[in-house]
Amino acid sequence: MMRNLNLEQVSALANRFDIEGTVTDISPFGSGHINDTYRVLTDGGRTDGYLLQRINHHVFKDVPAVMDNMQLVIRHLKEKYKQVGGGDEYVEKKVLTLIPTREGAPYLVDVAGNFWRMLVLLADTRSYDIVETPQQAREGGQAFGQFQRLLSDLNVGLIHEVLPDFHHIGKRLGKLNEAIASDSANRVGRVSAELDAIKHRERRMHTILDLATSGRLPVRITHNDTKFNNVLLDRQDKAQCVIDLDTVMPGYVAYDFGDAIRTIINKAAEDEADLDRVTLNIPLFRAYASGYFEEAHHFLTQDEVDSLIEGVMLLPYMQAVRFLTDFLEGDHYYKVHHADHNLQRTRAQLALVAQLENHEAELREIIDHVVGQYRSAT
Ligand code: GN1
Ligand code: MG
Repeated sequence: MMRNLNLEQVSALANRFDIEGTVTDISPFGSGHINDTYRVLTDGGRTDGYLLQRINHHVFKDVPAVMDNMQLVIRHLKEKYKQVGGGDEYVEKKVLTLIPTREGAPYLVDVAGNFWRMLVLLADTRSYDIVETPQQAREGGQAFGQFQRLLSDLNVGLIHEVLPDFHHIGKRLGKLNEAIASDSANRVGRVSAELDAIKHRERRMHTILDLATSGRLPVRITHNDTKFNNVLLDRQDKAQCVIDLDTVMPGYVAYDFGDAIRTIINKAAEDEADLDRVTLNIPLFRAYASGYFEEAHHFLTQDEVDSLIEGVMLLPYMQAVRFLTDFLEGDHYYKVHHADHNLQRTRAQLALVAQLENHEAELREIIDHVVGQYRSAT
């Protein structure tokens, strides 16, 4: 856990970045589980202001590597949007812009050892924790597909693996088993139903790793946190910009597809307490797939297309494993808003896995149908 700072201290930090004018207002912003984000307003030219973020260095142990990845990806994407004729204003809408410190560094470290960075706040945009319309879902699919496509010619060897084995289900289950063995918060006795649900699905969840080990899935630059709220949409619900670049790493496309679907297809929230409300919105799945394949059908191999449904099953399962591990360890990783929050999240994600299993054949058909449409059209 990081110590809380008062707004005056945060405002002093904000003034150390190369902002226009000085800080007039500062307030907490967004719903991330890991970093702390503040909106900063100034009396300078940028009337919509900035975002100041404290990067959680207990999670991201090598912050310089995170910032290196971020700068590299931003530079590459901005170059791509320039090449298609975008002027400065357009490029600034499509790709995040980092504001350096007054000394020209990409981030600063405060006296307590916290890492801070600043970004331009994108005006007239919003993100959705729950998707409302197929148009929004389609735009999200296109945004993440385009993100992968535009990064497909950047050397993956240049990107640091800032959170090693982030989506490695074998390692995640290993961590869960360690948490069970030490039972440090004395909670294992309360979660036998959840552990059973995890145990009996374990085998299938290794499919992507098995395919990868046998060399059938290319390693690409992926986003790795493709929650739908990491796409900003504009007023017309057009995708504008992909955000939260901390976890950009080498990975498999099925992970990004699965994590996006996890947050789009669920009619309820990630932490829904009433499990009967965890049901699927299949038109949104179709719409996301359609937007995604529009961008991605050119470069995906058939093995990758076939692996996407495995990602759809795996990501909510892995999220349940991660929430449950944190619950058993006493809630150190994710911010929690009430007692048992991580357990509630675990249950909601397991309910989602069960729903997805019930509709697997239908989801598979949609993927094949949509990709087939694009492929026959070209
Ligand atoms: C965390 O903080 P946020 O919302 O960007 C987590 C993701 C999880 C997500 C679950 C670095 O993301 O992996 O999918 O919570 N990020 C990290 O909502 O662990
Ligand atoms: Mg994130």
